Amino acid sequence: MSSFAPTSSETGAGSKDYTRFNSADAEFFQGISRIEYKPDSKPDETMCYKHYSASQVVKGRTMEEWLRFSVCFWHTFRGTGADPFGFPTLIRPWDDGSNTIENAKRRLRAAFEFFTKLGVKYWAFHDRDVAPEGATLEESNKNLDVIVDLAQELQTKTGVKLLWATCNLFAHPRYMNGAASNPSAHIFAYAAAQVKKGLEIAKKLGAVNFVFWGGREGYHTLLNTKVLSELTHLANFFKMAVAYKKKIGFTGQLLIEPKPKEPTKHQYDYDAMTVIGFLKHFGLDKDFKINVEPNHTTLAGHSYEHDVVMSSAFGMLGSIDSNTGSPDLGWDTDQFPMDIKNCTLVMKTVLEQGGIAPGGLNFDCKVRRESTDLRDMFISHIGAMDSFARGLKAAAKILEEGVLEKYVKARYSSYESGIGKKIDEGTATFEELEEFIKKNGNPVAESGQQEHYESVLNYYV
Ligand code: XUL
Ligand code: CO
Repeated sequence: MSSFAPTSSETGAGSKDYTRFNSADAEFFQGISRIEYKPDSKPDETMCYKHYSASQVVKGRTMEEWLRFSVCFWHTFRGTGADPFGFPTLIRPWDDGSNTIENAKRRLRAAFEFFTKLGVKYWAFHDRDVAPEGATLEESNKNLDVIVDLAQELQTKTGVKLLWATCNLFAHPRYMNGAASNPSAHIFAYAAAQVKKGLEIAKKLGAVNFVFWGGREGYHTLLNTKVLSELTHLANFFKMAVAYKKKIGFTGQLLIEPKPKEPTKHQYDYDAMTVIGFLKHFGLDKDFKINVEPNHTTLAGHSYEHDVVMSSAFGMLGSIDSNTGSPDLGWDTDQFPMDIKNCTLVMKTVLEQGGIAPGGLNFDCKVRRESTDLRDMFISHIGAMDSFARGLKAAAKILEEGVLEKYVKARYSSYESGIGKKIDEGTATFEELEEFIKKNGNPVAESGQQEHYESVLNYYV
């Protein structure tokens, strides 16, 4: 990519007056006011909510309480649209492309205006998205302190809260062989020092969660890798995070975000069940939950809702990076979720487990490279929020009417009494089961009725 590095005239940077955005009362999204709920709006009116009404009550709680939407800073305010073949296309009028504190402050102010106009109550960021990385750890921490002070001021002013913070332990070249699973103890130590600071700023900003995404915790070849050492170091890293969290009194939920691959060929946090197994093996399952990203779930070869359902079943669903991939592609496209059926299946699980708090639905999504208008930033979030609002309403109806549930209950009814109950409770023996067969003869296999279930679901979506 470096040989294709764009010039400032190609990115549009450097040629405009950015200082007009420096004042505390600068307006970044001129001509766009607070997004309203207009259920009767026309099909092409995409700058309003047709389904998401924050205060509307569904199954005893407001939509806002169930959905807990969050905007992610990295895609929406640091995404440039650059790809391995092309220059940035998303040129924001306040962003001069520089790595300065002044530019970082403008981006942050723009972000809080965006959250407020959209009407979203949470945001999420990586340490290195919000503040420039310095030449040393001390310099990076100093930069963070300046930006975190401004973030605190903007949170107080707007009432927007921090869903989660995380540390970028994958972009800097030092992390090319991993962070907490790095073969170098020196690099492990750097990552630990970075997360120490990350937890401190999360506490300061009142984050309700803290995420670990191990993008480079894994291997490219087993030939040079001691997998058990790396996994043990990763677990020890998490143990230190738990200890430090407790020491400083940070009360946010710690979360691990699974992903099977990309950028690394194999990532240890492959999917929800792999992470749950890892946490239980190393005795960390009481201190962590899972942040499921459906695009990662589909990359792992599962259906969209699989990891949401699996982590919830084990009481480990902590939060959701609600995005989607393109099923016809094999990589992480981080698209806005617009498929009502997928949203319904996710919200069905969220309703069944009684909510997602302190987690939320974080839009780890980016507008397409070709969606270059400032309005596209709004339209994308609005479209996804409306999709989830529809998913919530459909899921609530599915649960209220109980039709699917009735069929599932009947399907497993043989475990409710007799020998089935003993199997379910773990008290049956092989000898008893052999006796049961001798007495009751050959069993009859019953239809799984997949198409029947799919037709029932379609009725609600
Ligand atoms: C990468 C990804 C990350 C994490 C936070 O695929 O999802 O943005 O959510 O590091
Ligand atoms: Co994510």
